[in-house]
Amino acid sequence: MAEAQRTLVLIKPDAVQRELVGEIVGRFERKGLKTVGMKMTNLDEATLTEHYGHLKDKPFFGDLKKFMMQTPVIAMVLEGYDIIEVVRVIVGATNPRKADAGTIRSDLSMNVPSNIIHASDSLEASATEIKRFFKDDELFTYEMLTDKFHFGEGV
Ligand code: DAT
Ligand code: MG
Repeated sequence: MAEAQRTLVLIKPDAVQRELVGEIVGRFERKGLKTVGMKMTNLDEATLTEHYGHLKDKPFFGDLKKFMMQTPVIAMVLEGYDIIEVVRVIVGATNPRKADAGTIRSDLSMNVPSNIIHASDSLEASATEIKRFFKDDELFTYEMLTDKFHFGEGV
């Protein structure tokens, strides 16, 4: 059977301001993803420069960092099988106007950078990103009654 894996999600300032946090967390809960870390935190410029390092040469880099510092964000670590792919599918494409209907970005947003949510794009990135935003004692391993549904035998 596959090993459960973890991914890092950030609920961005536009979602916090638009009071969409519950809607987003609810979608992950209903899917059957286990929350193993969750907190509200202010992001600083150094953290964002690192986090969005792959975009440092883009003209929108400065505005992206400012946007991410407008309000606190909600940082989450989610656990499940094929977690990177599952969460990226639920989140949808970067441009919300091109994202598949039913995804968080398509259903709830219309623009970048205010596309509601960040999710790690690979297991390698998730390992780095989880460490970036969470200390070891802020992450939890626990059993839920629903584990038999979400982590049972099967594909
Ligand atoms: P994703 O968030 O889907 O992983 P990414 O890593 O390429 O996408 O970019 C990170 C964020 O940067 C993205 O969620 C929104 C912002 N962004 C991307 N392209 C942009 C653009 N052309 N103009 C403004 N912001 C952009
Ligand atoms: Mg990305």
